[in-house]
This record gives sequence, structure tokens and C-alpha cells, in this order.
Amino acid sequence: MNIARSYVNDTSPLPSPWRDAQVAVVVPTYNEAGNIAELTRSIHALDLPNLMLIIVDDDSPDGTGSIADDLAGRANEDRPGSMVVLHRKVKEGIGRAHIAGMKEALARGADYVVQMDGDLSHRPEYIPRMLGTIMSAHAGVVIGSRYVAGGSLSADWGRHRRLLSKFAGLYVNAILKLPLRDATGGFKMWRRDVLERIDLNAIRSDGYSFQVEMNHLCRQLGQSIVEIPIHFEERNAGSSKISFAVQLESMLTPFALRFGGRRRPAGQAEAVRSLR
Ligand SMILES: Nc1nc2c(ncn2[C@@H]2O[C@H](COP(=O)(O)OP(=O)(O)O)[C@@H](O)[C@H]2O)c(=O)[nH]1
Ligand SMILES: [Mg+2]
Repeated sequence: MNIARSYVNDTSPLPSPWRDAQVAVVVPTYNEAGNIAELTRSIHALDLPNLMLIIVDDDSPDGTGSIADDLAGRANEDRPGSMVVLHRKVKEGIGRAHIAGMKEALARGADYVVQMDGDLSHRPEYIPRMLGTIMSAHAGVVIGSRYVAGGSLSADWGRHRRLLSKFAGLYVNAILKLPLRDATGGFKMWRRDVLERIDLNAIRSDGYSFQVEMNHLCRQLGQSIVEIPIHFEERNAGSSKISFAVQLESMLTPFALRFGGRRRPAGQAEAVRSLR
């Protein structure tokens, strides 16, 4: 594994109330067997004693779900309630997985809910900084942003991918009139009361446009969105799950959000909770 750690060099202990906050970290996984152990280790290594990790696995064929169950068993022996695994029977997309995880986080009393990827692209070391920002700015959501000053992308990203990502951000901002540098980013921290006011059952996105839809709904509530710089790593192990259907949805959703139409109900896949 080749992960630079120097970009987060602030290791001083967090002051209260930061470190005592009830933080839930939601991570959707589909075939992340090569990443889940390191991800769990680095999240639980944070100086946040009330942090809970919620893995939402859509029955990954590579066994990510059962690896996560083992990890949860050990984590909960060390600190009861520190890790939950939701097993869903159908692969319904990252958006649906996040919705399930967010609902679980709220039901378990989280005051702040992080959403991040399970491939180590999003480094957990940024979470304390996000927490400090959301508390001091009283933001509705903090985005770990690749495109604000100080943010950066993995050197492994070629020109084509960089251009596509930039274009997606400009496209979304233009249609939805969002003032964001990284409208499509997936590393975020939400304030509980904002998530409670968003009707998660009415979210129309299944896939990656979930990120954009949530930003739009947050703005509609009049809540502020604050971006802080992150370095975005190339995924560690495994491969990307972006499909053509998901890309098409990402193109069409901003129009649907802007110009209305009926919102669809949430997916029907049954979530079976396993808490060890
Ligand atoms: N539960 C679940 N997780 C998913 C699904 N699609 C993607 N993911 C997870 O979402 C995160 C981001 O996906 P990834 O393929 O890395 O997207 P990319 O970084 O944009 O290429 C990873 O943790 C994936 O395992 C899905 O349908 N269900
Ligand atoms: Mg990824």
C-alpha cells in the first residue's frame, strides 16, 4: 500500500467537545475485501471515543460483508457499539446504501454523520478537522473538497479523468446554481438536524448523483455548505464500480432536480442488521 500520510500532520489531541461528539461514519461497500480491514483500523484509531462505524454492504461477492462482521466482532469487544454492519440483499447503488446508513446513524443517536468511500480514497484522518469545522461554522454539511485551495488529486489521475471530473462539477453547479468547488465529492460530514429535515425516503438518486442531490436539498433548507481541502487518493485495492447507467443518472439528475417532477420512493431492499 502506498499512502502518503504527511498531508495530515496535526496529531495534537482534540479538545472537548470535539472528541466527545457522537460521530457516525457511514461507508457503503461493494467488493472492498482488500480495503475494509485497513479502513476500519484507521477509523477506529482516530481520537474520537464516541465514534461509530457503519458499514453498508450489498452482499459483495468477494466476501466484504463477512470480513466486516469479523472486524465488527473484534471492535465491539474492545468498545461495545463501535461498529455496525448492515447487510443488504441487493446491490442498489451507493446512494441507497448511504440512505440506509444515515437512517441507522440517526436511529443510534449520532449528532454528526460522515459519509465516505470504502476504498481508502478518503483518508479518515480528515474527520477530526471536518468535525471542528462543522462545529465552529455551524455548517449544515462540510465537504472534503478536492478543488478548494490546498485540496489535491492523486497523481494517478490522468488528464481525461481530471477534465471529466471538473466538467461534472461545472455542469452540476450551472444547472442547480450551486456555488461549490467540489459539488460531486463524496467525503462529507452532516449535522444531525439537517439530515432529519431532509426527506431521505424521497431521494431520487440511486448512484453517485446522490451527492449532488443532497447538496441541493441542503441549500433548499437554507443551510450552509463549507468545503475544506483534502487530498484524494487513488483507490487502494479493487476496482471502481461506476457503470454506464450510473453515469447516465448523474447526467440527468441535475435536470430532474431543477425542473421538478415526482420524486421516487426509496428502494425496497431489505436491510438486515448484524451487530456483534
Ligand atoms: N453498498 C454499496 N456500495 C457501493 C455501491 N457502488 C459503489 N459502492 C461503494 O461506494 C464507494 C465508492 O465507489 P467507487 O467504485 O470507489 O467509486 P469511484 O471512486 O467513483 O470510482 C466504494 O466504497 C464502493 O465499494 C453499491 O451499489 N452498493
Ligand atoms: Mg473510489
